[in-house]
Amino acid sequence: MIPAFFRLECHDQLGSTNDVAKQAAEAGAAEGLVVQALRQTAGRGRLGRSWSSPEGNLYISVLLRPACAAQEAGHYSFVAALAVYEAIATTRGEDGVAFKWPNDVLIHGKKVSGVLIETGLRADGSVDWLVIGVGVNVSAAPKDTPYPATSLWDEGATTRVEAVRDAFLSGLHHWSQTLRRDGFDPVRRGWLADAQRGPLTVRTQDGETHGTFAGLDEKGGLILRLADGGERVIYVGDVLRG
Ligand code: BT5
Repeated sequence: MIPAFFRLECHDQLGSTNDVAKQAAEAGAAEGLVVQALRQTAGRGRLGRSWSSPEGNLYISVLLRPACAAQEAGHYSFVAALAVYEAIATTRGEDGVAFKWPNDVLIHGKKVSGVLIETGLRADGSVDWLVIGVGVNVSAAPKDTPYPATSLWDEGATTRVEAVRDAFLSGLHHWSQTLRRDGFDPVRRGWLADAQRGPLTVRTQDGETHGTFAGLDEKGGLILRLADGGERVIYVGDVLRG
């Protein structure tokens, strides 16, 4: 069952569910709109990358209008990752499931899900709308990605897209309410409990940084312990290797 807060709009095919949700947001749609497509022809990842979107997987975008500042919007990527984790735990079981900073979900070290958050801001810098775009590989994963990918079916589940979607929306409702009510701390703790740890190589604008996972700061930045004993906090980047 989908929580009553959401209104689901399901399309056979779209360019990108995020684009349709963003257009609705700009046109004044109320929060709770959910746009799903059975396949996408122009699925997007972060930083202009593309998202492989054949039929058989979950592609969904959720419109929220939280009363928060632009800097807090990134908290929702952790909320979304927690909701994906719960959807996988419910439909497949949680064996081997982990979070990869900032917002990927892995099974046995391979990417099964990604999150793309986009926002529209008011003149005063507060958030007008926030779209949470989520892809979960249910039955198919691309073979040619730099970071290995997997699907729920590859990982032993026989679950259907609708079951993953409904469990995801329940989890999203729960964790976004938690964030609004209690702030980022419980979300951060939930994410940290299952985060990919150990040595990490992270690519940022200034090149590659090697370090050991040392936590998540209050803004959602990745804290890395460096070989010289210092720490670096990274806000935008990609973990290349665990
Ligand atoms: C993400 O970006 O992981 C965010 C993906 C968000 C997709 C959803 S689907 C519904 C909504 N509508 C959209 O148009 N987008 C959202 P990023 O961290 O930049 O990862 C992208 C990279 O992952 C690509 O460059 C590929 O290397 C790899 N990749 C592409 N498709 C993949 C897939 N299906 N599974 C695993 N990895 C994939």
